[in-house]
Amino acid sequence: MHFLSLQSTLLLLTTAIALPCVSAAPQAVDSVTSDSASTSGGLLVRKEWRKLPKSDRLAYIQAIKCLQSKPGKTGGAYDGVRSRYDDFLAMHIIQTDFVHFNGQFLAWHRWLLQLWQQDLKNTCGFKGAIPYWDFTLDNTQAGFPKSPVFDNTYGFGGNGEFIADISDPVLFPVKTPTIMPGRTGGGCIDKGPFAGLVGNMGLGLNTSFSPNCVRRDFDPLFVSLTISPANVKTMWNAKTYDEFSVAIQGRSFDVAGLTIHAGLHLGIGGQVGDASDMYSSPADPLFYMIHGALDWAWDKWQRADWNKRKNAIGGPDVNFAYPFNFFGDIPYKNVTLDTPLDYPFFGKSIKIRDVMDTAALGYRYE
Ligand SMILES: *[C@@H]1O[C@H](CO)[C@@H](O)[C@H](O)[C@H]1NC(C)=O
Ligand SMILES: *[C@@H]1O[C@H](CO)[C@@H](O)[C@H](O)[C@H]1NC(C)=O
Ligand SMILES: [Cu+2]
Repeated sequence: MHFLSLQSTLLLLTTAIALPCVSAAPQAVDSVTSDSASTSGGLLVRKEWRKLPKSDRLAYIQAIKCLQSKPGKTGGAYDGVRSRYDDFLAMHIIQTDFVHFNGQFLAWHRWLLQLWQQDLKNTCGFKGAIPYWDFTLDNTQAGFPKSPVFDNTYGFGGNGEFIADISDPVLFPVKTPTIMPGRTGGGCIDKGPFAGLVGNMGLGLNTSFSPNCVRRDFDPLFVSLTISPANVKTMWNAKTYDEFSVAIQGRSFDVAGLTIHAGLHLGIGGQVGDASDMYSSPADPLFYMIHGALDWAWDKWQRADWNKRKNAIGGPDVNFAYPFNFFGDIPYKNVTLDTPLDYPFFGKSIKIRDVMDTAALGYRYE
């Protein structure tokens, strides 16, 4: 990964500027659905995975597989796109350096999930709301791999086979920079609905066609250390948005400083799995469970003191600036409600203020 490569950032800027954007105003998800169980007061209700009826879990997984079977709509802009699913992967790869370890992080991903939910409906007829994941139910070393989220029938499948030696640079071209304390996998997804899944781009900042099996490398010890009861408590007890954002995104890049967001990504992706890659993690459909989990947490935190938190935002406008200055201080400004969020090929830019209220976007969490 090129976390700090100025060269890749410059290259990315040039690319982003050159991309024509399809224009479409941000809009609330159409809340009219025939599935009455998933709406309430006109809002789509996002439910926790294990509270969803099994038929709804299967319907969500089938809708994702449907997206993987439909043609992309980004008009050949990215060499690696082979499906509508890949359009989302390419957009995340291209936008990564602008939307992580900064103030845009939660807001950008909130709207990404909206686009995802809309597309599951428009392209694949998915009825209802996307689910979320209450990670506080699965944050122990013994419990994590047994989460219903990883069920082979009513879930996304689990860990890859354990591969002790991950030194082969061809098989494992990219490794997450954090030294993982207890990796247990490394193999390709070989069970469940996504067995044999191929990622068409990545790993890393690259949208060229490079088909590779999607790997999982669970690290349940890491999950227990980073999504610890203490870190969960710090998150819920955060007084300001900045405190909350640090509680989610972390205080450094080592195990001691990493928290919820990394806990989920690296807990699944370990040292060599796709979920650990900052750029191409959406190659693994669990990406959308991870970010559903974080969006649920943000909304829950906001609603615990709504008047104060409905407009609470902060953090640097560039990645890895204070308080995420893990690699040294760099110039930044704090984001505001007017800071733009970009989704090339998925509609025009929106502003952070457009996504502060889930109800205004047409959904709520149960
Ligand atoms: C991007 O991926 C392609 C295909 O794997 C590879 O040939 C190319 O060298 C990569 N580009 C960079 C900048 O790493
Ligand atoms: C950004 O906001 C934080 C928290 O309020 C503050 O400590 C910091 O000085 C601000 N930075 C800038 C560049 O304004
Ligand atoms: Cu992301």
